[in-house]
Amino acid sequence: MAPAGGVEAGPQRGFAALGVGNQGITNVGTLIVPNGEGPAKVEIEGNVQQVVVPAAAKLKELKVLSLGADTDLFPGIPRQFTGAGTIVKVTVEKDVTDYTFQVPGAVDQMVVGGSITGSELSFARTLKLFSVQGDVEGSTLSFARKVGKLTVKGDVDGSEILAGYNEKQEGVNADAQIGTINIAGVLRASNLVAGAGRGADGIFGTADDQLIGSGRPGVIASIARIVLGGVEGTGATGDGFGIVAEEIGKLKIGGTPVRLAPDARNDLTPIPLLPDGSTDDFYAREVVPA
Ligand SMILES: [Ca+2]
Ligand SMILES: [Ca+2]
Repeated sequence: MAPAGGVEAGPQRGFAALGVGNQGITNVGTLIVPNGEGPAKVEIEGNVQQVVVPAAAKLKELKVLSLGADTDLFPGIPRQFTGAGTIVKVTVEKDVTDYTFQVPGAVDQMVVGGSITGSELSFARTLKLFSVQGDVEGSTLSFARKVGKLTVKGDVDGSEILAGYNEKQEGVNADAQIGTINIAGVLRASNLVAGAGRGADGIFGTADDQLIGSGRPGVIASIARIVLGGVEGTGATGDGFGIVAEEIGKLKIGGTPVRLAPDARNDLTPIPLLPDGSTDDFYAREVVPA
């Protein structure tokens, strides 16, 4: 189905891409990365709606202006990034909007120049870096294995950052780890988790949270260092939010360190990050195996 405006060849030789000119840039409905080594870097100066990465694809960098831009340029084409191939670095210059990003293959680094909104991003392999210049809003970031460094320059609002979880947001790995989380803005009504389950109450940061039921003994599901500009709950009753792992190394909020006992599995009484007894429930807690 050709979009209005006519079909153009993809901007890169060897790429099956359906493009339509718009304001001097080329937007792409479906970008299919070719198999094999291909060019080292592919750059799309427009918005991309769907990306398919075949298992045999191996690309050093994919750079696009945005993924799933607000304007629905290509009706009927899903706003999704799928495939089992390798892309060493994914760069999105602007925003990721209402998007599903599922990569069973390897992505070492993902860098977003704008904000991530209303999206679900999941990574099956270890990431070195996940970086967002803007905000993360109403989104889920799930990492099945490890993340070296996760940085958000803006706020994280109404979102989940879950290490040890798959694309269905099921807990799958009790050995998941995040090295550093740095959120310059406010962590608002959101969860930061490594290898922990939310328990029967469905809320992270409470006494029934447990380690996900799998994993090698001796491997600790940890978040080594967390630096947050601030923390806010919702003020509503019946909800709650948490920073939860088998071990939370260092935690600093608004420049003030939160006191945690050294080592894993010992901060089992939820530590209030906001005035205790208020409805702005936000706690840090470590977990033990079920
Ligand atoms: Ca709970
Ligand atoms: Ca501890």
